[in-house]
Amino acid sequence: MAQMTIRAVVFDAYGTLYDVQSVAGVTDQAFPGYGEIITQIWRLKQLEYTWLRSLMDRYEDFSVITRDSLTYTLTVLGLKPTADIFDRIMDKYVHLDLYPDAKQALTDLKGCKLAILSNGSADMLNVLVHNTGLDKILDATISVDSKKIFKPSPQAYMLIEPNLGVKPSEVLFVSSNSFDACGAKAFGLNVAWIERVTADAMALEWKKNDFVRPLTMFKAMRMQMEQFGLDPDYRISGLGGLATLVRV
Ligand code: 2OP
Repeated sequence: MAQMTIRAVVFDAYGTLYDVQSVAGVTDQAFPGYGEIITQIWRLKQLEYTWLRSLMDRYEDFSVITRDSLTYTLTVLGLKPTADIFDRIMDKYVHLDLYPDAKQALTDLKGCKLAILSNGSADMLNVLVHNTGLDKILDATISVDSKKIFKPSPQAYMLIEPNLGVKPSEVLFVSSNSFDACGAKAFGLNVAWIERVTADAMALEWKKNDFVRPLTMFKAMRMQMEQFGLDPDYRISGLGGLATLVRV
């Protein structure tokens, strides 16, 4: 991409700074042997519910969606949690693991405004950001909740400019969720897609196993670039590559 002046770097939260796969420990502890399948169905359904509720004009915030999609998941698997176990699984959403390269990448970007723009509700995000120490690094944590619609609606990305005072042409939006990268591109932001699973690695994974693991299916459904003709400006393998792009 030609020279660009980037004044703000805005991150997606779940899947980009925070590893949604890190719920697998608690889901497997709750239901031994089911950790992987719970983790994948839960995340697939959670995102699906954001799109379906947006289309139905039946918005509920992301904490409700996260609960409902967990209920869906456990129900289809025939698992019956006690209220205590259900709450313990849910609690992991405010204690998700940061990707190992997240904190250093944010530190390296000092000089730019730094923010999260997420589907998460303000309550969920603020607790998560505080629990993981990012409140000391970020200038803003922006929730789509004020718009009552989820990404990839343009209304969600529209929240960046009034919150940060930075024009879309001077924002680098960072997401590993391909639907989100496309949504941000369609809106007119500069976009870096974190390609954690390359097409080659994906192809290899199909060959490696004689049965399809739920995680492999998830990688195919959510971690490959979409075919919308909305390619990101950058594809990088991890958050560590951002400082070079922005040249802070
Ligand atoms: C987020 O908005 C898309 O779940 C992702 O954080």
